[in-house]
Amino acid sequence: KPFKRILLTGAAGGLGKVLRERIKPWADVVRLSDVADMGEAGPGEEIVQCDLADKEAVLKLLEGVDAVLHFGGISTEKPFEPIMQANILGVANLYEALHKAGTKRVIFASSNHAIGYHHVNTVLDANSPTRPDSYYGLSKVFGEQIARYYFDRFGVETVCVRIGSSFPEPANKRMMSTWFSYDDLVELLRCSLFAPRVGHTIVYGMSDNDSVWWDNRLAAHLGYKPKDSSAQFAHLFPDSSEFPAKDDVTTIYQGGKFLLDGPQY
Ligand code: NAI
Ligand code: 15L
Repeated sequence: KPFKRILLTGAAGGLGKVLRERIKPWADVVRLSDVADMGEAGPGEEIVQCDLADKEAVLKLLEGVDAVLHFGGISTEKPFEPIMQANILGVANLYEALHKAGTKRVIFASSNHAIGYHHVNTVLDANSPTRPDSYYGLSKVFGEQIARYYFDRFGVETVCVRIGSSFPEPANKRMMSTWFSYDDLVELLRCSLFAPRVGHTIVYGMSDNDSVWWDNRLAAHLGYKPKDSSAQFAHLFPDSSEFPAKDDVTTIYQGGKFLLDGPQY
């Protein structure tokens, strides 16, 4: 198999459970990690339960790891303190540990909330300024930037995937633009792991949806070609009211509902 050992963090989470099944062909061993219970290790699996904020544990976690899929951490808005522990200290521990372990490539589950304060009529690419919409979004900006620093300083390559909405199907009209099918997610991860050189790449994690806010041409070197489209779910949202609605911030800004959470420092 192409890799000896891949580490998947966040393995007990929504996407982690999907990926656990799908990434097996890529490595002899998949090391699964989360702070939550992950059940028993299956064939070709190793299980390491630990908190990303625990530096010593993370140093051990990275031993012998060739590539990392970093999906662990808090995935919605929370007060700063827990975000800081899991997502900021957590990603800093991860990069220091993977550098020490000689890991060469990382795929970081960033988020559209790193750019959530852009208007839905603005088309963004990898060079657009970040505009976080939450402490959560800020922590993703930190993750993208520590990835850049470790690339510039040490040559550790990272693909930062600004995931839109990766769920079985879109849950509202906004997600018609941001939807990212599980099959397309797996395909983008495959492209990101196997592309010969990725440096520090930012790519938007979305399917081939009809109405999109993001342009991935600057990430063309990954060779990612989405196969799914949210169009198949258009019948779920027949409401033809104006979008964005002038008086509803959840439709005006790309971050959607995250715009309703005030800072809860
Ligand atoms: P999730 O919340 O279901 O999974 C995250 C996992 O991380 C959980 O199992 C949790 O126990 C673990 N975790 C939290 N704090 C931890 C810590 N301190 N140490 C170790 N593990 C910890 O979220 P989901 O949907 O699976 O997302 C996975 C990743 O993708 C997250 O980083 C999220 O921010 C990102 N993402 C997901 C999107 C989606 O549409 N599902 C959209 C954008 C980003
Ligand atoms: C995210 O970053 C969250 O992890 C996920 O739960 C969704 O809210 C998603 O963004 C989204 O914007 O739809």
